[in-house]
Amino acid sequence: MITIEVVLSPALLHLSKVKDKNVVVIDILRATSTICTAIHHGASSVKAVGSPDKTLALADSGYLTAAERDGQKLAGFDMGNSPFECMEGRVDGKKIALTTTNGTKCIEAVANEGARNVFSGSFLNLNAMARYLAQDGAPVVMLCAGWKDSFNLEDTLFAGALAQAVSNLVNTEIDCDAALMSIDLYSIAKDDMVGYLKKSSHYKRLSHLHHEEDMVYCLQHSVFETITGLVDTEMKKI
Ligand code: 3SL
Repeated sequence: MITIEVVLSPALLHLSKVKDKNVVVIDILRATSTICTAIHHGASSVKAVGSPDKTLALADSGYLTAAERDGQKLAGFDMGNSPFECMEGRVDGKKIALTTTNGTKCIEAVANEGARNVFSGSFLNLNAMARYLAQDGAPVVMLCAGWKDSFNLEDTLFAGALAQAVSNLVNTEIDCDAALMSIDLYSIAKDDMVGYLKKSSHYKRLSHLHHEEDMVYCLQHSVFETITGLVDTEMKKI
């Protein structure tokens, strides 16, 4: 029996325990989808970094530098936070240092808390992630990055989708209202996630910045199998 808990915002993380659990960090639009994409496309690692300054400093150690704040690429960095910047051989064999508004902060927040594993969540590899969690059997905590400590719809939708997929494979115990709500939300939106999310704050924010193509890409279900998780201090292929 696997227990599944959903944390709807990093501001609520102090109420949960992650020690010895499988933690899935979720920033669907776009950080954790971009990290999964980079690793799938051959990046050797992605390091989540707290600040632009610390990220830039890693260029001297051979990292590609990537930075986003409020949806926009920061000047002076090799990349922003678009999954399309990680394709067509651009990151193959490279290590990347990435800082983003919410997603990388969440990875940092759980990296040293004794979790059994810390995974990067994405719709892109959802079925593979569900199989991994089901076979492993450890309790699962899904941490939604949200937006600046507020709840958001897209991360919650993914939490529901993954909780449902794990529940379809093994017996689960879901004694967490946030997880139950996430599953219900996903059942409402699953047939047209792009259409459902058009009313959401971050969809509108990224639309204004002309990132529609990124969002459509990030909302694709199970298009690759590569699983990405922390190995020591960096996200790598598991
Ligand atoms: O907040 C984050 O970590 C980013 O994913 C936000 S954005 O999609 O790049 O705007």
